[in-house]
Order: sequence, then C-alpha cells, then structure tokens
Amino acid sequence: MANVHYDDNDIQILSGLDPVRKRPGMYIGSTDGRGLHHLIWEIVDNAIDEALAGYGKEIKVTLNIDGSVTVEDEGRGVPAGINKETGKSSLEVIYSILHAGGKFGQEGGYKVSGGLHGVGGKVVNALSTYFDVTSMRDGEIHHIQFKNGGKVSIEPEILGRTTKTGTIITFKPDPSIFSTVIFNYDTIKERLREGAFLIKGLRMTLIDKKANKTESFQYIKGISEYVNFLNEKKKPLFEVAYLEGGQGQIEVEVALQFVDIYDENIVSFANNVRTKDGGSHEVGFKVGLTRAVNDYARKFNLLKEKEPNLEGMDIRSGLTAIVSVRVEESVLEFESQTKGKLGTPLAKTVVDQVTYDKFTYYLHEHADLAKFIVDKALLNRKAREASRKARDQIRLDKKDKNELNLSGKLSPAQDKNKDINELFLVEGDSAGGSAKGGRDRRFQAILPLRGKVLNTERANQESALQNQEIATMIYTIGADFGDKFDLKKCNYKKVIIMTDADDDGAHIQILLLTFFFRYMRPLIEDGRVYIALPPLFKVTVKGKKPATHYLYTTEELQKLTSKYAKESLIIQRFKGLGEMNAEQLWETTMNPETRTLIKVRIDDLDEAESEVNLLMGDDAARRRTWLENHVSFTLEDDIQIDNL
Ligand code: 28F
Repeated sequence: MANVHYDDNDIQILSGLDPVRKRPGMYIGSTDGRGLHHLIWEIVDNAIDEALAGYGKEIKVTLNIDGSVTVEDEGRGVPAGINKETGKSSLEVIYSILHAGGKFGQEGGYKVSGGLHGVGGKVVNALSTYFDVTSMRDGEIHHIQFKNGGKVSIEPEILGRTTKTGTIITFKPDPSIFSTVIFNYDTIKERLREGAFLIKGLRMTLIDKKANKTESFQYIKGISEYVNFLNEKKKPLFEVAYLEGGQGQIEVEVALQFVDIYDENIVSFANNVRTKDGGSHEVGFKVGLTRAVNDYARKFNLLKEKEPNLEGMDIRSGLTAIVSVRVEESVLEFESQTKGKLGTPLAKTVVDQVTYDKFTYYLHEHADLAKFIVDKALLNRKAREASRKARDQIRLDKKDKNELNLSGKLSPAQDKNKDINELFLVEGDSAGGSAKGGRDRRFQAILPLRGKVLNTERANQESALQNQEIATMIYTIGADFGDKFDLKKCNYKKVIIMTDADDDGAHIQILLLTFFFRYMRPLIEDGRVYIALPPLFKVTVKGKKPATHYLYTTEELQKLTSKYAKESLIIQRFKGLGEMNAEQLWETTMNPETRTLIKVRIDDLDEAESEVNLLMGDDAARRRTWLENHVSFTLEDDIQIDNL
C-alpha cells in the first residue's frame, strides 16, 4: 500500500454530480440529521485511509461559525497535477466527476476503508453550497473551490510553497437538500473517539468554534482501551486480553475482558466500519474462543471426559469484546447494502485461527482467568438447563393455566388481536384494581406488579425465571425470551409501563426496561415498549362554568391557576395511581384518545449498555435524574426517549 505510486493519469471519467443531487439518499442513506453527519464521515474516512496507509498522525475536525466543517490530515495531499486524459487538474476531476477515481481491479488501486472507491468527496461536494480543497504536496499549496453542488468557483491554483504535506477540506452542507444542517457535537465526538480507538496512536481532534471547545483522542493501546471504556461503569474481573494476528489479505485484532454481570457485549468492525449485525469475523471469533476454552478445559481436566463440551454462550456471559478486522478490498464483502454484516468467508477462518491460537496461549499464561471462565461456563450450563425447564413450565402453563397459577394475576384482554392489544404493567395491587375496572377490556390486559420488580441485571437467568412477575410477563407476551425471542409471536402491539410519578415508580420503570433490554430487546427496538404518563394534578373549577382539568406538570398548574385567578379552584395532587378511581385512570392515562404515552427507544447501544448497568446501582437520585434527562415529558402520543 504505502509504496503504490499514483499519478494524475490513473483517473477514469464518467459523469458530473447531478445524479447525487437528484437522489442524495442513494449516496448517503438519508437527508436527515443522520445523512448530514454522513458528509463528515465520508471526508474523515478519506483522511483515515491516508493515515492507515502510513501517512499522518493527526486528523482535525473543526465546526466553523458559519455552519461549515473543516477536516484536515497530514497525509501526502490529494493529487493535484494535470490529468492527461482530460487536461484538467486532478483536484477538479477527483471532486467533481462521478466515479472518477483510481482504476480498480488493477494493481495499484487505492484501497478504501468503506469500500466506496473514494466517491465520498464528490458526494459531499455535490451536497454542499461550497466545498474548498487545499492539498499540500510536492512543496506546493494547491487549491480549488466549488460552489452550489460542485461548480468550480475558484479555478485550480497554486497559493504558494510549503514544507508540509496534507489535505484540508472545508464544506458547508446545502440546506435545500438536508432537513437539518445543524451538526451534533457529541455525535461527531463519539465517532472520532471510535476512530481513535480503532487506529492505535492516531490523534483525532474535534474543535467547536461556536462553543469554543476542543477535545482530542489518542489511544496508544487502541481497542484494549476501547474495552476499558465500554466497561468503565462495570466491574471488570481481569485485565483486558489483547490478541492479534493475520493471514494474507486479513488482519485481526481482538480485545476482551470479563465483567461481573451475565451479559455479552461483542462489538465488531470491518475496515473500521462498525458491523452492527456481525458477520463472518464475529462468527470466527466465537468459534475460536469456544474451541480454545474447551480444549484448555479438557487438557487440564476441568471438564471430565464424559461431560459434553462447554457451549459458546455459557463461555461468553460477562464478556465484553472488540473484534476488528482489516480486509483487503479484493475479498471485502458485505451481506447487506448497509455494511451492517461482513460476508467475507475467509474472515471467519482467519479470525477463528488467530483467536484460537492466541487465546489458548493467553489461557496458559493466565490460569486464574482460565479457571474462572470454565467454572462460570459450567455454572451457566446448569442455569440454562434450569431455564429450559422453566421454559417448558411456561409452555405447560399455557395448556393448563391452573396447574401452577403462574398468570393468576393477569387480567387478559377479551379479543386476541396481536395488532391492537395492549399490556399494562401496573405498579401495585390497588392501582391494578382501578386499571382493571377502568380499562377497555376488549383490547387492554392488566398485569399488576407486586412490590419491587426483580433486578434482572444482578440476578442470573435461573432466579430471574423463578420470579413470578418475570415468568408471567414472558408467558403473557408469549414470544419467549433471550435468543429464542420471536417478535412475530408477541401478543401485544404495546407494552405499557404504568407507575406512580415518584422515585419508586421511576425505579420500577428502570427495572422493567432493564428486563426488556436484557430479555426481549427486539420488543424495544420495534418500538413496542411505552411508559404511561399519569397526571400530577386534578383541578376542579367551581363558579359559573364548572370544569375539571387533569394536569401533567407544575408549569401547567401555574398557567391554569393564573388563568382562573378570580375563581375558586380545588387542586388535588395525585400522589399515586392508587388515588384515582377506575374512571379517572381510564380518562387520564389509559384511553388512547386522551392519554399520553412515551415510547422507549434505544439510539446508542454502547451508551444504553453502560447506562443500564449504571442505573442498576443503588443511587436513587441518580436514576431519577437520568430518567428526567432522557424522557421528554411532552403531551404528545408516541413521543420518544433519546436513549433507553
Ligand atoms: C480532509 C480529507 O481526503 N485525504 C486524502 C489522499 C492522498 C492520496 C489520494 C487522498 C487518486 C485518485 C484515488 C496521494 N499520493 N482528507 C483526505 N489524502 N487521495 S484523500 O489519492 C487518491 C487517489 O483517486 C494519495 C499518492 N497516493 C494517494
């Protein structure tokens, strides 16, 4: 790579940038905030490629006052001489003629991380009101500027001489294309940090001119530090293990660590792009890890001859891992258009081999870790067998409900319509009673929850399933749980958490969300989990025109009291759901026509992982603030929460 020589003649020409402006979605996915940020990723990816090729140690991103963004690298500088075929400057060709780029399939082609053949720059130019490129190369400062989606506004020029090399691009997104042109500092920050984790030693700097803020990320130990970061709020049990190796077209890096909870968090990347749906590299990692642990356990007789092998999922509980592969473009394949899943079959073989070899060695060097993993896997196997029995039990109850009286507390809906039915999880028996009385029994089911819901973050699966509320929820939702969870079987369109608007209520909400997050994640991902918003006040207006108002915030109360300053009001503060009678509860909180529901949504999985973990600690105040910061209490149906 580093030795490939490129010159101005290795450029192919096809067409201008109009196709991009006509169908921006095809090139950047969407024209909302997500698509907007894609513009930055495209340019930063080019800078990263250059750093990966061995040129430059720092990439800077600056959010400018006028809404434009500047990205700078210290690479070789993008080619800027005259292209023989066209007689134009390479700068013009590279950034304004679609599909112009290296001749691919030929030796010497430029390897690109995302596999987009470097169309990134053109796409960004096409969707910008201005696009300005400076390339420092061969001692000269080359410059070109485009306006209005790729029209040359300043002809290619040489601004002077320099001893530096590198590329500087400034662009301003076109507001006629994007529904928003406001960049989010934190989104960019997280992405740059991710890049810094993935490329050891690379410094990524973010500068916000408006907020006068600068942050810089550099990780000498790369993905090992990424694992530390993911486990920051958890309790790690051993040091991070780092494994690396490769074979021909594929390089592999793995970092892993075990923590004290029963959860698995594997984050994988192919050529620095997150593969959220995994793929061959992730499969290879799992296979190699399982094999290494089993072989070790056999060798040291931790697993008796007649015992079956340990299962991968039992080994991986409590595991946090980063799997990062670099795949040569000739064998790079993604299973879906979105790059969410790596296809490359060779990646499985190579990652398996590297993981097996290096982790086997690591286990021999760290006998305490090895023993811990094997013991825990044996325990998990037992728990899994117990949970299989519990599962069977739940199925059995379906046939004969009275046998164990599992769902004795549930008041089911009359109709069996999966596309309409709603399940209310209600705090306390008395509120449960009102809800039962007030509901529309045709499509609303009520499950009252006694006392505190079990904390599924701290309990293992076996004891979780023995908990009556948990078992009843699984039974009534009817779609199984964990990796067997099947959304198609789900009996409800909406699962609605209804608690008092106090600290205890907030805790119950979090515990239930944790349960859904750990045991039925697709239910949240599909937008079926809601939080009901009961009113805080009931105000009765006496006088000429008597009326009743239910209010959800203290601001609303202030407004109303000043409006009715001259009349006499009876203000009743609801301390809990239990204070409302059936009719009031229906009117204010359950009737689809008048109620307010908050939809629970997960945006950032890393964040949700660590947040869920953090929130399970004992600090009630912290939980409360978290809920307040993440749940927007607006009087609109189906509004969203930023993070779980
Ligand atoms: C601010 C964003 O885009 N940096 C870049 C280079 C360096 C080379 C290059 C880029 C030629 C035709 C493919 C230089 N010398 N930062 C960036 N730095 N592109 S983009 O070549 C592009 C190829 O299309 C470069 C020798 N080889 C490559």
